Amino acid sequence: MGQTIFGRIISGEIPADKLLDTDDLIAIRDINPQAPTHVLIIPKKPLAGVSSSTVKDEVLLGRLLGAARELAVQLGLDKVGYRLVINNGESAGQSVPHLHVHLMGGREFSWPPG
Ligand code: DGP
Repeated sequence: MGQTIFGRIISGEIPADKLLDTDDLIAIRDINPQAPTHVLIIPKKPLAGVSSSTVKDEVLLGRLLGAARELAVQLGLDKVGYRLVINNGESAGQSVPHLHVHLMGGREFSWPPG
C-alpha cells in the first residue's frame, strides 16, 4: 500500500494537532471536524481498513478503542456521551485508506446516521 496522508502524518512529514503518540498509534484532531470535538485515532501499522486486519491485529484493534475511551475522559466527553465511527470502504464514506477511528462529541447525534 502506498503512503497515505495519515502515513505522512505518522512519519512527521506533515504536521497535525496531535493528542497522543504511542508505540502503536497516534490521535490527532480532524482537519474537517464534524463535531465540536473530533479526533482521529490511527494505528501506526498501515492497515487500509478493518477489512485488511487479521486475527493478529486484534490487540491493536482493542488499543484503538482503549485510546478512544481514555481520550473521551481527557476531553470531558465520557459523562455526556460520544460517538465512535469507523468507515470501512469508499461506499461507507472512507476517504483515507488507512484505518482510523473517529471520536466525536460535543453535540447531539441522530440515529440512524443516514
Ligand atoms: P474517512 O472519511 O473516514 O476516511 O475520514 C478521513 C478523515 O480524515 C476526514 O474526516 C478528514 C480527515 N483528514 C483528511 N486529511 C487530513 C489531514 O491532513 N489532517 C487531519 N488532521 N485530518 C485529515
